[in-house]
Amino acid sequence: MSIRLHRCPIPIKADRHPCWRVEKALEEAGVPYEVVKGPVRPGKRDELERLSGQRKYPVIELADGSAYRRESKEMASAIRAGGLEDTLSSSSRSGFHAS
Ligand SMILES: N[C@@H](CCC(=O)N[C@@H](CS)C(=O)NCC(=O)O)C(=O)O
Repeated sequence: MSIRLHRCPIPIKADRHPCWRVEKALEEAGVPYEVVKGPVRPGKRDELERLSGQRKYPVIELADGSAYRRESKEMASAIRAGGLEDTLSSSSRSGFHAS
């Protein structure tokens, strides 16, 4: 199974947009991924909270079912650094301290 990018449904392709920033990094790094678009309203993001412990996008669901959420700039850097599965240890994935 490829990784899943849980993101908002707003189709803005601007570098300042957090979801697009991470999606663009996945594209440019050639990482296979599936997009899961969720609700615009944070109040409707119960599934996202179950997955990641918080209600902001983007969130990456890794092949083992764990969730990776950091500030989108940090996520994009990690992706560009060379592949999520290889670069992220389970300890670096735990916790959801992005706002
Ligand atoms: N600073 C955060 C911002 C994340 C963010 O605002 N994401 C949007 C979707 S693109 C969101 O979930 N907004 C809902 C909210 O702020 O409650 C980041 O860069 O990751």
